[in-house]
Amino acid sequence: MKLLHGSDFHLDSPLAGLAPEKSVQRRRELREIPARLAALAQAEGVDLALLPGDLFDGERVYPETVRALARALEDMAVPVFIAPGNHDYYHSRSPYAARGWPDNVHIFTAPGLESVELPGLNCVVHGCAFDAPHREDDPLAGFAAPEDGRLHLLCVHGEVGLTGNYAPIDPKSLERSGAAYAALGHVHAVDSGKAGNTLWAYPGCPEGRGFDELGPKGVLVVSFDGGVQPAGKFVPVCQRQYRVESVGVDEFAAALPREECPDLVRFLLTGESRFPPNLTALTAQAAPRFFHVELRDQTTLPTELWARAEEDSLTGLFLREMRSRLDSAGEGERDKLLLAARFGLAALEGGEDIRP
Ligand SMILES: [Mn+2]
Repeated sequence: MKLLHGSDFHLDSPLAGLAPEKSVQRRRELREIPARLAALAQAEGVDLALLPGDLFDGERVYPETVRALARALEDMAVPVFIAPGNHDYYHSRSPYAARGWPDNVHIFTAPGLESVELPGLNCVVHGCAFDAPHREDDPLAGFAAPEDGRLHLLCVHGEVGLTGNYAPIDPKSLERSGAAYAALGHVHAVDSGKAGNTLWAYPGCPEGRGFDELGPKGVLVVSFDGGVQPAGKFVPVCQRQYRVESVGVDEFAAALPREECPDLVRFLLTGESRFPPNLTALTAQAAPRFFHVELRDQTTLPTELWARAEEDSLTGLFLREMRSRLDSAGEGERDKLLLAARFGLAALEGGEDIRP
């Protein structure tokens, strides 16, 4: 027995951090996730698919997005289970309540667990739904699957933990559930753990949507050897990755790829620089090489300049004052003080205009 476990597609996310035409393209790429999963399901020969929620980002979903999802799930040609989450919670006007979902798709609609038997696979899928954007109770509280020799699986959106607004799942509830595998959704990075005999896992989101969702993203393919012992493997399905990379300001030009890179990259410019780097010019230089690129200045003043703080001069006095302010500055203040030190030095030493 083999299953596909994917969650948190967040289809039709606004993707506000990108240029408008790029966010349109990214939304289109997100919309291709279900078709990619259908191809993976067929290639892997899975027997069922568990999709525990947040497949849509919010209430506003384009009809073509729902159609693309329904069509892809039908193409999977195996039983598919959806457990609506906090972003795509079930209600009478949600896309999940509309007619037209393929026969092989089962959508959980209530906060209480519902059990669906799959006799052909000697397996039972237990799942539930958010019916509001929050839920504070443990969806597994009091649940225990019968010890009947069948494979019991959970398909639930929530967060493993004792409290929270997003269906907190007590590890003890997972342990008592008697399930061999808990397919969870909500957390956007891969994570897994064991609670008693129950293996629980989050696949994370299948495409990053910001610089808080870095690196390869994908889904899990889980095999049950001899019926119970699950073994999961992560399969990347993303078309692009978000990456954050540190690079010395002097090596920046050399670090740019020769070929156009499909990723979305944030460079942190490091090292010492007397003047603040010209971010506008450097960004324009890098832009043609990436789908999206942005720069953050993390350079500092050259150390030898601080050596002049000991001078008995106006420059020395200024640097001593700036250094003592920097020493007691908080994180948010440091950048401004460094910039002030740079402008001040330039002004003191001939009024050179260093504006980018
Ligand atoms: Mn969620």
